[in-house]
Amino acid sequence: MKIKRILFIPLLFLAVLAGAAQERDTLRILSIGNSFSVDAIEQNLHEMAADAGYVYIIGNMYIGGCSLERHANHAESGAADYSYRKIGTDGIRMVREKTPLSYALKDERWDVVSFQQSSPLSGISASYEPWLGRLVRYVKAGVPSASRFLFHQTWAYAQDALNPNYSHYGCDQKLMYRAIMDASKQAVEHYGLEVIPCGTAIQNYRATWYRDNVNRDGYHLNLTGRYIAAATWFCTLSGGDVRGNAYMPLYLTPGQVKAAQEAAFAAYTSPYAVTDFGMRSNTVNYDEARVPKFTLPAMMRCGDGSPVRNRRVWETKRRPELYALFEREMFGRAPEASEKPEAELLESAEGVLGGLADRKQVRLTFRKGRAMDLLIYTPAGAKKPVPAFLGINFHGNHSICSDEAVRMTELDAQQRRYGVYPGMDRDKPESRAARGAQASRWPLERILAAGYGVVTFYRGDIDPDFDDGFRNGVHGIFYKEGQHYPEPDEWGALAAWAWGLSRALDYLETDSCIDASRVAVLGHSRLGKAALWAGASDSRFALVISNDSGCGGAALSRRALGETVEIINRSFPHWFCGNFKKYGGNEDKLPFDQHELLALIAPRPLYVASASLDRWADPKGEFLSAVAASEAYGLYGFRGLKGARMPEPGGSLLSDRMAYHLREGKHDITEFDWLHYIAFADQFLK
Ligand code: GTR
Repeated sequence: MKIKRILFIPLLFLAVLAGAAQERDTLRILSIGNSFSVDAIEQNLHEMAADAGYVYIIGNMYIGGCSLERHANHAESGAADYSYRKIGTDGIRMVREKTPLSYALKDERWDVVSFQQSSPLSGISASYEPWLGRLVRYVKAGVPSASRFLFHQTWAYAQDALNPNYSHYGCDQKLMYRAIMDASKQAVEHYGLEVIPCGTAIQNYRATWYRDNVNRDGYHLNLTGRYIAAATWFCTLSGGDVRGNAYMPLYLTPGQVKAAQEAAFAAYTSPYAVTDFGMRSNTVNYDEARVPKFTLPAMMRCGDGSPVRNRRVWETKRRPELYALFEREMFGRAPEASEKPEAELLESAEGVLGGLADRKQVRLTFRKGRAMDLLIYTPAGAKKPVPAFLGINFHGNHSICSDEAVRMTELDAQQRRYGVYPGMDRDKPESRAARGAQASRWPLERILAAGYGVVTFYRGDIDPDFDDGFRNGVHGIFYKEGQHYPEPDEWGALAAWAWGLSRALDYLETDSCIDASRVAVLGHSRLGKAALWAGASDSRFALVISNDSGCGGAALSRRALGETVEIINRSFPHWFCGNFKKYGGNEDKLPFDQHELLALIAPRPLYVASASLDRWADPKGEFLSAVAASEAYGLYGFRGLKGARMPEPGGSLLSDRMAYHLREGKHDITEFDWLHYIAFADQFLK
């Protein structure tokens, strides 16, 4: 008995000490907010704190769009209108619907409580009162444990936001930002609150070379924005520095994380003004002398170090190994090819295009009603199945020629508005997508006269080309139960487009007009990247053509000339899979380079083309990549472009199974390009 007591007392003492340590490092935070607090604190913050050795319990009293007025009224009336969300010590979020504020106030011994205005009113000082005062009073009386009261300063909308409330600020981001600064400063000073300067952190980030890319719908935050906001909360809550915090969310590059942490910390030190912390310009290198020294990964050596001496080792070991790496680290895994869409003939006609062609328009409908429309031209009256070129179009089927009978493709909303992607062609969004506007890229008469069919579909049918968190494309129809976002090794937009190309080929296998065993897949630029991946992942494509595909396509990443992995991940976060983000500014760590992507196509005929003025796509990097890929062709006894010298502008190289040309001119696909492709295809598909 005595012994027991002796043991028990120190144990109890230790337990109390441990409890105290846990208490000290645990911070209980309650936000009285709306969707903007969801953006700011329901992701990243708990993890960021954990990395710094803190445990945060995070409560969020959420009502969509809730203003201070509504919060104050709800507080006083006891309305059970909130969705009460709480992230516990384990990082798991629980949700309790129909909850009154009084419940949440009592649910934990909160250390910190935050308030915020709804975003439309955030810069209108008069809208704060008397509500903020009443709310603060109510909360202070109800939460005796809290010693810190914060004001969550929200952010201005994206400059091009389409939000009716934006007109309060003349649809001008800077005006909105200034207004939020004035109103938040006044509120903070009046009530002795601490500010969480998310508005400024977001604005700081927008002033970097990453620009205004923090929103997902013009006002809510995208993954980057949410990270910035959480980092700002972290600085305020911990009274410290988030820079160097090692928690790294998916889908952000190391460069973005650095800019986000700097932006948050700068806002913490200067909450009401934008700070320049030296990331405003990004220098693109076009200077050959400044290309980093690099060694290409050894293509003919397996992961275990054994050499690839012959075709058998290549096909059974090295190629699958490389393919898996590209799939996991760059493009992402697409769903199994078991999808059997329904094919519906929408329209067909003979002797069109001045008697040159027969036309067919076919709709493929996938699960959940998602559909893609194929436009198919074949040489008029062809007696036998013909070989064909299959490629995705940028701006809708109707844009590739002036044939009035081609159905107007319904463009996705973003493209209707901006043309190609946000930031381009704002004044003339329709012009690129007008009927026939892209005809110069599809010289149908030439192609048909040469005896080939042409098959195309619109990229947005498979996945609209902008970063919306993969909600609007084909990705969503394959999510597993409860899944809302592709896993880090699952497909981005490029892999989805490549998948679409394969589904088009599935259809062509059933269409007697086209010989599916003689289909060349091609694409320009981003669609050239997709064509290369389609060629790599689907060996049914008999020939592959990359037109100015550049970074992420044919060009070697390690040269980092023109567009780089960092830049492409920033500008087009949706193109590649999540894992690819970690190679931004980190090309040396890539377990492959793009010559190995080209090599995956061997021994099938491959054409890589560049344009002399297309420095952004690094023509030399595309050429060197094709030369390096020739080793794989060598295993089959083909010379490829081994030992070739880069041609002068206007010159072309046509070798054993591989071809390259450097067209004179800018980034585009022209008749010059097509004439070469046709001549190349004539060798293999006729
Ligand atoms: C550019 C992008 C390139 C290329 C191009 C295009 O802005 O940086 O990688 O794909 O767009 O598709 O036209």
